Amino acid sequence: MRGALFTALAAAAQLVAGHYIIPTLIANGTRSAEWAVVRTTANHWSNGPVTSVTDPALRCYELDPSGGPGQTGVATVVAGTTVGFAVGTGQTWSHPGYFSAYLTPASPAANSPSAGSGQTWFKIWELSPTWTASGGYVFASQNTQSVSFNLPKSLKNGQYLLRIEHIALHSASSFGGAQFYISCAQINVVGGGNSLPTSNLVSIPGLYNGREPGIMLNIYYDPSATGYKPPGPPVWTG
Ligand SMILES: *[C@@H]1O[C@H](CO)[C@@H](O)[C@H](O)[C@H]1NC(C)=O
Ligand SMILES: [Cu+2]
Repeated sequence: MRGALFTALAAAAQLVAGHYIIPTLIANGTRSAEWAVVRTTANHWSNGPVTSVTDPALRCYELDPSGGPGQTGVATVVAGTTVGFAVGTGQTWSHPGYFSAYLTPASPAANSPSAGSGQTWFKIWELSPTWTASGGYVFASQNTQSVSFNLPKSLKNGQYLLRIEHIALHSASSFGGAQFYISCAQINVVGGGNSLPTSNLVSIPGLYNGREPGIMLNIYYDPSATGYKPPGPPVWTG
């Protein structure tokens, strides 16, 4: 009995160890301190994921949606430069998955609790697994510690939330099996242009139903697979 319980606990510990947080923004080639400009997430101890696409936590996964954002700093970032996100100390993107980054203009400011509550989000970057008939899916950034991408050069100056999402797909073959790892950085964009997209704007939650072919799929075996179909809107490049 004791042996069986130990085995179960060890297995549970292993699962938790596979999870991760995303507390760090990278800007100007420098990593911010954990949670300095990224809203503290509800999983900052457990490292666990969001699994319901209708959960309000899908937006920024905040520990304290009503007051927490005001405690978090706002990073000044330059339009057109490279930004990124890193997982917690000692962690990696240990699960195979799909990455995307979204922006929403933030009113009145990036640290407002209500920022991003409308249909105002747009996708600025994604990283899909590659697929071949002979080799199946390949997840290039799995087991690394950060991802990076460019902010659109023409992006209008101002306050935004920058949201990273890693959809872990290791157990995504049934509904609700995909794991969403999410964080939002509070940013002030300078040096930009005057552009904002006027189409393909989405609400978060609201953008997924959970049955998209890029969210509910068997990455290990699917005789009908022809490639990965990214969920959500197309990328806006500015
Ligand atoms: C990045 O560089 C810009 C321009 O020098 C500066 O205004 C900004 O504060 C820097 N941001 C961070 C997060 O280091
Ligand atoms: Cu996990």
